[in-house]
Amino acid sequence: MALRKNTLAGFLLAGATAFIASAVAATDHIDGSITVNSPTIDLTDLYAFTAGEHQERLVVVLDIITATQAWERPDPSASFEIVFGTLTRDEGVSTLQLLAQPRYRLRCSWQAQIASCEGPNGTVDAPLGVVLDQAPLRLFAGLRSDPFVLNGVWASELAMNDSIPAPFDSNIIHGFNVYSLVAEIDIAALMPGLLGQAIALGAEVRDASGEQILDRIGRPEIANIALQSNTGPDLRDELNSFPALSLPDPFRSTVRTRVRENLDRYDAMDPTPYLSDKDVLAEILADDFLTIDPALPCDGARYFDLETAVLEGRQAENCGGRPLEQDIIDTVYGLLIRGSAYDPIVDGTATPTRTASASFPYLAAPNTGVNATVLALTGRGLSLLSVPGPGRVGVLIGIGVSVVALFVLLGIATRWMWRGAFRNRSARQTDEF
Ligand SMILES: [Ca+2]
Ligand SMILES: [Ca+2]
Ligand SMILES: [Ca+2]
Repeated sequence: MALRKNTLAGFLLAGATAFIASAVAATDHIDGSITVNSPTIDLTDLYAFTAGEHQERLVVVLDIITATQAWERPDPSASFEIVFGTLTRDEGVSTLQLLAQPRYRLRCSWQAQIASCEGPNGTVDAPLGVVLDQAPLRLFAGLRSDPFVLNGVWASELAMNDSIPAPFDSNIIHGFNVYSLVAEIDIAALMPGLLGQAIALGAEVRDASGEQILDRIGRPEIANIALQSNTGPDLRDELNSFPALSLPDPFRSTVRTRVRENLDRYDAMDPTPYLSDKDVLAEILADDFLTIDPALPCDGARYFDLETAVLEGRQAENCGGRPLEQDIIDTVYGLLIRGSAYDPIVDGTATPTRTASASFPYLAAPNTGVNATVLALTGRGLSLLSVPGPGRVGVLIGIGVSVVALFVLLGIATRWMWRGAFRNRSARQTDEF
């Protein structure tokens, strides 16, 4: 299928297809009815990398709100929390044990003009859109261009047909903005318990009471792709109700079983031999957190470096994490379909709306103008279509009313033109007499 990149028609087709599939697959964007109906608590992406080759400086990016509208802020009553844990080293054996122990927390709330973040050294207030540089924590909170890239039509076709579509260039995220929380941390000074450790990272959103978890995030595409099913129940809202870094049984067992079933399903899409033990891979993915080992070289590091070493029974050579510029969808499908994050499946699109910067806060400035507003409104409408409920009904009623209004206007215009033509003809006939 040939689609012109970034056209509204392509965007609408992507949304319509995604609607039919009842799954818009995008990292952690709009992952279930709760985040669709409360978009201001929707975590969309989590990234982790080191600041250049500064192994002592860990950067974590938490993005919030799919297709942010100009008037929105992350929910001011909610607490947006990044959780830092350590992974167990399995001495005597060459690999890590991928069991996370929570150690630190960066707990942020968003107000009209500031984001207030409480870490191990106390609370700092970051004015929105301004870099706050207070060693040992450099912090940015504000609107940015969404760095994520997704060929939504391609992903929906794959999900519906259980086969790999031919690649083509179409980025459904084009023009979207997100709110970003970017934290650059001096590990030794702020979180010394992480020094020399392999680190596990996740994030969660808690309501005003602090008791209820509204969304969580760890590895990319666990909710929307690894757990996606055309026949089984939607597990995403329940997944999003648990704290970051671990899942309690029996739900963890449910997640592992769904992932394991899906690995067979994805494997069947490609005839090449599977490159991992599916039982071990399902076990790893059931614990949904990012991993990074800043003591290892980060030049050339990619998502799933540490996990790949575990799967291959060897020492990790790169630090892992999730770099901003990695085309993560291709990696995720390579991991699920071929059993290797190093053997990507190409969907045909790899270029974000704006290129990330090499310097803090790394994410590009937000998109502005009428085009960005229209894309954001359209994106939000499509997200409401992606799950059943009053939002979908409202959008469908809106579309129906718009279509009826269009036909009424066309009818009025047609009658007006016919009347005009009739009057002209009568006038001509009168003149002839
Ligand atoms: Ca989410
Ligand atoms: Ca989530
Ligand atoms: Ca891609």
